Amino acid sequence: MVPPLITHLYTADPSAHVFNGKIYVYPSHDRESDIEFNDNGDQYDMNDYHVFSTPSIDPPALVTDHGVALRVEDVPWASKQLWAPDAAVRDGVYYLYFPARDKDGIFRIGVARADKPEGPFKADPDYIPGSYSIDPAVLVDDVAVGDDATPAYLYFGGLWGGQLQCYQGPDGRGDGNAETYDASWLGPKEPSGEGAAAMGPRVVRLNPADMGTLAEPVRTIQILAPETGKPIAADDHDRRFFEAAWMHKRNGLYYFSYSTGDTHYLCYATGTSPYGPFTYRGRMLEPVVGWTTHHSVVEFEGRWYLFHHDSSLSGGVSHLRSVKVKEIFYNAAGDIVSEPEA
Ligand code: FUB
Repeated sequence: MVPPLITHLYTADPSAHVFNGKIYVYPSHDRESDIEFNDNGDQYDMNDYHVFSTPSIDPPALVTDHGVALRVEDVPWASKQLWAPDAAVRDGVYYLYFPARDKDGIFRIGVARADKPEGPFKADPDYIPGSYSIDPAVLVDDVAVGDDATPAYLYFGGLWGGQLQCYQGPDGRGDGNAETYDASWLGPKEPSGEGAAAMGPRVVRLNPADMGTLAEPVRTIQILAPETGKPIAADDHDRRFFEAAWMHKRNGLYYFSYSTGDTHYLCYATGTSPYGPFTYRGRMLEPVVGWTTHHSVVEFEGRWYLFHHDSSLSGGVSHLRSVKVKEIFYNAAGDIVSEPEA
């Protein structure tokens, strides 16, 4: 079994980026809690973030813990549960995007800023207006939109504890915005039944002037079944989006990857636009020890790596996880494969 990358803390949900020639990892910082395990994820009661870096990944060496980068008590709008973060850089400013519950218990997405990739980060006074749910992931793209030369897209969403199912909108198709919040969907519920399409993750371009407001209405991403060309069915739990959005781009193709939650797969789908639609393409990781699975994909020195987590270091305790990394490969058709093509 691949050893954990970090062993002195429990870490999860690794978002990896190459900044200044080094790999920086932005994970959740898991901690012990006496909160009883439930399907709402209350036991995932994290209260700060650490940032890690390494100059070498093969093998991983000299992983530096840069210490606490942000604490929940320093986020004016947040009450608890600092879940899976991501980071981005633009014009020399480093941004940490993170979900937390607001003072009313509703998950929102916030941003914090720093002048170095390792922080410390200072949170904006309020969450991103119009944001909701969990698991932000940001792609800074190289295809201009108007005068925005490097548009930054925020992907987000997560079912059940992540509350995405509360934003189905008036027509029930999952294209709701923040104002359609329906608390009656809180808990382990999601659309189901004959003809029901799976809920989609969300995407929105960030305002280039501040990287902390939305430049447009939030859109729902469609993930299509290749055999029908139609959205994946709500009851197709082996392939439907649950949480843990990640976007990477290779050879001009957008790879949207995600966790299927209760079936514990990491899957990916591809498309030609950052907004989708994306066509389901396959799995990139089988179930790991523990309930959750979450990841990022990064290119470093011409090779591609999958950062992910499992609960092996804690002996299988689902909310005490550890970040791992493995190399991934692509075949000539662009499928992600675990061995290099001969
Ligand atoms: O770490 C808390 C939550 O668990 C994340 O936000 C989800 O993606 C899952 O990994």
